[in-house]
Amino acid sequence: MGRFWSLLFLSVPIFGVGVFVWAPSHGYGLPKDVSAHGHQIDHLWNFILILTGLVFVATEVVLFWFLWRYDAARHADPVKYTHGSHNLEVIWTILPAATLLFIAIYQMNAWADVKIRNPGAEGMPITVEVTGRQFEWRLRYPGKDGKLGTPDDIYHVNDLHIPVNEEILVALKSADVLHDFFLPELRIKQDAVPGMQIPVWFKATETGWYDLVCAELCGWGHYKMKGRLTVESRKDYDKWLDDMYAAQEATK
Ligand SMILES: [Cu+2]
Repeated sequence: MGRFWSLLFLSVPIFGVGVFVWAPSHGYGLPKDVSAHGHQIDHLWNFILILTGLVFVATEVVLFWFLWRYDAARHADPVKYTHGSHNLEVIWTILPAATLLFIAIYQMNAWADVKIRNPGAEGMPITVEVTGRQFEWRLRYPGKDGKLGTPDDIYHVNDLHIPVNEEILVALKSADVLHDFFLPELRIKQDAVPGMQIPVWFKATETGWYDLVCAELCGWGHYKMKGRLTVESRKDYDKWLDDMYAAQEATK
């Protein structure tokens, strides 16, 4: 019976690795990346996935081997206790610490590109202000004068439009609780925090319709807090803005 359990434990890494190999080709992997910086995020994601995957498989195989080798039914010798190994303790403390330190340094440039090198600090105007609210995304575009907070601002909900191949600067806010502005295809995920205006920047490289969802459990209606991102040519984008403005100004 003991050997049955050891085989059961061995099935965990086999199924685990099998699912990871099978999933991406069946639409369960990362969605298609349509952003300028996404390859950096995907590279780190895959790198960490492989690293943790190797540790997972090694741990499971060792677990299996001990279960198999020391099956009580075939191994009648009594257990011997030891006080552990100082050398082993040092090795399995230093190895993970060094690995974590390596990842921390290795990812610094990607982190800086996505979270620190804010183009707004160099004077880039805000493309759109996005405010998370239970349970929708409120959008405010600056209008023709390029400034937010003026009479020609354009208001919209859940339907975010941006031009393709241009740097976009979003001012992210929350009107109530924590939300999370998540554009999976653009590898953008940023918490919206009440009382803060957080800059988010990215560049979309392909036109199309993509998801805009909330990735922070923010209340009973969290599931329906989904919007849509439309990436379009500069011409279509300008026309959309003009149409929105005209509709907003119409008196009837
Ligand atoms: Cu939310």
